Amino acid sequence: MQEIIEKIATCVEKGKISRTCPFPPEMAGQDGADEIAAEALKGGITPDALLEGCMLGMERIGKDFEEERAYVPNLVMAAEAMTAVMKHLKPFLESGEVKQKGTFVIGTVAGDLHDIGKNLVSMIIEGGGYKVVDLGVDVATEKFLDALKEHPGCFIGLSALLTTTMENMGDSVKAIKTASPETRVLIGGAPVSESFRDRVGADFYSPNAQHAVKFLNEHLP
Ligand code: B1M
Repeated sequence: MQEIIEKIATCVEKGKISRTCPFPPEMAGQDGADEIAAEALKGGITPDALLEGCMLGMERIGKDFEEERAYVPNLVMAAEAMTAVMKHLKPFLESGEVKQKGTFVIGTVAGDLHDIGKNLVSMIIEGGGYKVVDLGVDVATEKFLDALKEHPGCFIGLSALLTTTMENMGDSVKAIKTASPETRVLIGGAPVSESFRDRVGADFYSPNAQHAVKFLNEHLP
């Protein structure tokens, strides 16, 4: 299992999406994240192990970027490779529940284009039995407010990956809470913390998707 985790981590770190993908040149002709994930799941590897590999790869490329050994195109390729793995995980995360428990509206806040964490949270919450309305990335506060009108009684989730967009997250939370104090608002993303949650008045900070589902289940109207 450790070997598969390492292979996935390498594909994500290097941005090796699939066998036919010519990037990176030193891995040309080799299996990529797509083939390795498909084979591993057939062989009985758990979705959690594949996610562990993805996170490890992202951590490494993030560090390389920070230390100027990698650049934005490398981040883009890493994101594509992780997305290729997530495509295979989706069926494993489906709950099979017929009746949906509630609606969860999610988006990455204004100015922020990172969507992998948001997509993962969406997938796991959908798998937990909720209808997910995904507003996408760079979501202006008004769009969250429109969704609130369209889906009364929904939970709202906001994701932010940049320290520079956290303040936009705060503005969105405050506007949502002003318009509808009873709406439960969840926030998450690498720079977000419990003290930030407290400062902006969100109901819950979740460091990952699993905690978010637990919160929703405990706070169903
Ligand atoms: Co960017 N980026 N990026 N990036 N990027 C980071 C975030 C960074 C930490 C890299 C670094 O310097 N080490 C850094 C931010 C520094 C900071 O603000 N302190 C950074 C930067 C600087 C930038 C740019 C400014 C670079 C530039 O242009 N010079 C630029 C900004 C663009 C913009 O948004 N306006 C930029 C661009 C990009 C890409 C577009 C190229 C690409 C994203 C592609 C995509 O998302 N489709 C990208 C990537 C891939 C990263 C890293 C490498 C990986 C992010 C990721 O997907 N992680 C990242 C470094 C890193 O994280 N190690 C980095 C995997 C994902 C599953 O984790 O999103 O944390 P995460 O989600 C987790 C939890 O946080 C949580 O659950 C998830 C699962 O556990 N969670 C929630 C997330 N949302 C939640 C919501 C919830 C609950 C939990 O409830 C609602």
